Amino acid sequence: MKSYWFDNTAGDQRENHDSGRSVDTGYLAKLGVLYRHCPSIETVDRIASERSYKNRDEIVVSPEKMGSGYEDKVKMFFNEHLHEDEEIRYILDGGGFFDVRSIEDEWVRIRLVKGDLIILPAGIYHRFTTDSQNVRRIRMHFCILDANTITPPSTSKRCGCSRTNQNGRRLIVTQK
Ligand code: KMT
Ligand code: NI
Repeated sequence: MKSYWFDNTAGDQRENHDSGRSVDTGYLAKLGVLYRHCPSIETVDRIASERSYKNRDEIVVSPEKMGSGYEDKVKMFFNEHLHEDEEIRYILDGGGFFDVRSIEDEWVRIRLVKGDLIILPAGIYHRFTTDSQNVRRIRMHFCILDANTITPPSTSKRCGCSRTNQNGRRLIVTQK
């Protein structure tokens, strides 16, 4: 795992976009984002059961698995959105980036590789992309543990003043 401020330059989302300014796990924790390196799936299972997770899925993001829809899927994952429940993501193979919004709404880029686990808090705006290795057909395989609710920014209201509560979490009000 490596986390840093996104450089906000144009160019392929799968490049590193490393501004050179790192972000430590203490700051991630302030956003409610928790990181653990888990060499074994048993640790992942234990964390999920301690936190009473009910849903579990696995996804392989690769041109082989996704066929002609691959490029569109990669673009879709990069659309900013939030989930109404906490989410665990565990990388089984390959690598990729989760970008999460900071307290000031800047992007923090989190590079994850095999064995990395992150917990995204409910309501944090984020987006995902594979890294440039995917172009070379190294697959990314990860475990999704969640309740599968996705709310794109256009259908959710952010809280008026600072848009976050004290934990850096979004206050989520879904428009009906
Ligand atoms: C998520 O929550 O895991 C993402 O937004 C990444 C795309 S879902 C495979
Ligand atoms: Ni998501």
